[in-house]
Amino acid sequence: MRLRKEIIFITTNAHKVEEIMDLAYAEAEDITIEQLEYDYPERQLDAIEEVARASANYIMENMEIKKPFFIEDSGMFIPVLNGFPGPFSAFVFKTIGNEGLLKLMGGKRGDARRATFKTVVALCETSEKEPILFVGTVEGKIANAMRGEGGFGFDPIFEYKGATFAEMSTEAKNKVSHRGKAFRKLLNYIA
Ligand code: ITT
Repeated sequence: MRLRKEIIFITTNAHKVEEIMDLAYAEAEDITIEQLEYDYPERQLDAIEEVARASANYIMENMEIKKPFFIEDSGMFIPVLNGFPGPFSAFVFKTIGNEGLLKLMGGKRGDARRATFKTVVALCETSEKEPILFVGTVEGKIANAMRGEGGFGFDPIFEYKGATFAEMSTEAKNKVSHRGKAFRKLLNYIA
């Protein structure tokens, strides 16, 4: 009999949990993911790799978590806006939101609408070890208008091969998304 591995996902974002549980259920039958809803302070740094690493170290230093855990930090990067909103994605989503981003992209055509989503997962196995990072990215473009009812955050304006992420099922998004790719790397590492 194979032992089930338990791993804790620390986040306040229920949508991320839904996507990751869905993927683990479909692709990793001997791994159980548990959510710990904890709003750790997120440092404002220039790269999301550094944000994820700093958050993981903060949790290791300030909380006593007996099982392996991971956190993740994600962002959307628009080259024509010099990578904005990138590490400021959460703040930008809360302030100007999708409508504001669509306005900023007004008049941009073709290649100028390119965008990349990126997720950095930071895994902490024991308090003696540095966090291990797993990165996933997906290339798409900013749609001309919001479309779709699913997903969360920037999903209604992020278009991948003709459909926005908000128009895709969780399963279809997971197959190609930044989060799906980063999390699959974590699963391969654990396996
Ligand atoms: P944590 O508790 O895990 O930090 P959060 O909601 O603060 O949750 P992030 O800082 O990683 O998450 O995310 C930055 C923003 O990017 C977030 O507010 C979302 O609006 C957006 N975002 C992240 N992943 C996304 C995805 O898969 N699709 C659309 N938008 C996403």
